[in-house]
Amino acid sequence: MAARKAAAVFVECLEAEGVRHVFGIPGEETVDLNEALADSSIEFVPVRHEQGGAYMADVYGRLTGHAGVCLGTLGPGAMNLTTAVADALLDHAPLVAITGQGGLERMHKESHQYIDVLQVLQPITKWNARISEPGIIPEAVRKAFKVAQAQKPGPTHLELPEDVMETDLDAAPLGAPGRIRRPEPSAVEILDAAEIITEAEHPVVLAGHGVLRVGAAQALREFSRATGIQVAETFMGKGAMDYAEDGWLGTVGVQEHDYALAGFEDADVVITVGYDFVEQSPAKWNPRNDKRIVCIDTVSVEVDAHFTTEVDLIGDLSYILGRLAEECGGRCEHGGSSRLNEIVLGRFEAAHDEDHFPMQPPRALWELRQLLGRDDILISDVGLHKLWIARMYPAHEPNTVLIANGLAGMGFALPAAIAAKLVHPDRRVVTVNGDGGFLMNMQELETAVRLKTPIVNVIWENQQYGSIVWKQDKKFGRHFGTDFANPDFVKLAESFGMPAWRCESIDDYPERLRQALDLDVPSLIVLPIDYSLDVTFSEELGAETVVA
Ligand SMILES: Cc1ncc(C[n+]2csc(CCOP(=O)(O)OP(=O)(O)O)c2C)c(N)n1
Repeated sequence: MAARKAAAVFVECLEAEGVRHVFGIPGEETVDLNEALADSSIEFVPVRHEQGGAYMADVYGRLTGHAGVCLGTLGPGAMNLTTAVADALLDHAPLVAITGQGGLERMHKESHQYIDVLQVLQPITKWNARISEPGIIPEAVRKAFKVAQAQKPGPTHLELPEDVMETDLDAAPLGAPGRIRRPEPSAVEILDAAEIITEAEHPVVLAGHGVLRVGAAQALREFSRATGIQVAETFMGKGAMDYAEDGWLGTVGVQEHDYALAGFEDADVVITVGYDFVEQSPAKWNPRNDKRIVCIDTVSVEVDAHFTTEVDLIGDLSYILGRLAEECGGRCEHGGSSRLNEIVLGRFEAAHDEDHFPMQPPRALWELRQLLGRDDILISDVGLHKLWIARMYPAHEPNTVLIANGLAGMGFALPAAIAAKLVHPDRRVVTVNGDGGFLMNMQELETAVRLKTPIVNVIWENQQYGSIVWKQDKKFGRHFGTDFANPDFVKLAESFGMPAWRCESIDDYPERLRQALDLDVPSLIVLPIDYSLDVTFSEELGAETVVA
């Protein structure tokens, strides 16, 4: 094969990995790379802040299982990637971050825009490396994708010094990546677990994001039907079960008391499936450390004093759940309590009769649920609205409610929605944001308009960092440093060239939503919100909130 620039070979390697989009901002040090991208099958998506591009790559990876790719230049561009790269780490999304760099000859000394990006990104990636010489490109790219996509997925990073990328190279991508076959636990381990489960008097399942990551929701539903054992979900596990099914105990984790209301207090055996501690510590549902735990996951899990497992079933989740259904079906007692669901869904269903304006969260979510189909996607930003969505918005299918609950960084929703719409152009995508978080990445409205991604952005406006106000008021009886003024969001959105409305009455909201969902361009709706209704509905659900 003829020698090409190393940058061209690098892009061929990306193509060989199946990359379809690179989200980012070029720099002077990445011009060879961008030139090669221009001649490739890959769409380079210019964004307006590297954080936005990295969130797009993060959610692209989260929804497809194939690493999303983001690009920043050296120094400032690379620094701007960090928050969303950290999000991909804690939320286990496969992502490959690419950063430019100055030439190798100036990395040992103070020089323009030089930051040791490898060291900065090292603790927030699963693996990273500098392309220190062109010949390693095929291996380094293969490794970046392989490590990012391996369980549990996460971000990797490659640094491209400009002098290396402009040299000539005669090389080709490594052969197509082989399929990863997940291991199966031994028959003895399956039978041990089956014995614990069939001996249990009140078994329950706690399902996490891992179920969605490996497409095991169907197997989980079949396990629940075969055994009668009911399932509670974490925020990021939403949709593992269809809420309309009998086996669903609800979404737990807004407050400690959720677990008691879902039947965990009385449970003698807890079966965790794809459960990541980053979302919620096991101490919250196993405070006395007296549960027998069967852990089902793709890799050996983290250690925690409140997570002493009796059997770890490590491997392919669908296979394991299928085998357990065979061994345990028809021989299990039923645990779990419908109390949490009765209260939360009862409140949700009653919301359509509420006529407060500014609107209260249950009605705002109820209207949305009526208008979105079972496969349409709701993306939450981070704040009090996230707790309401986690608590109350019922999901039918996996990956239809996206919540960033690992790093939980504000500003996630808008770039996430752009990526979700690129992955699923046939589904409707709505974001719900606080007025604080929305301004953190609102520059990506321009990207959405340019790409013509018809996403609907709803801002719950209260001129406050709501969840911090709430926490301060509870703890100190007052709040401080949390109030602000907003721009006119409607004019702001219109200046980006997109339709926008402010709801002035209770009936405005469903009408505007309907109108926005029918458009083929992005839009924005401002909904004045009244957060005086406590997300814990104190009397019924009680106790303190544990997740912010
Ligand atoms: C980038 C980032 N900065 C700060 C925080 C801490 N934080 C969590 S929620 C929140 C307030 C969110 O306010 P807003 O976006 O208006 O949403 P609301 O709570 O009012 O629904 C803050 C400051 C965070 N999670 N992420």
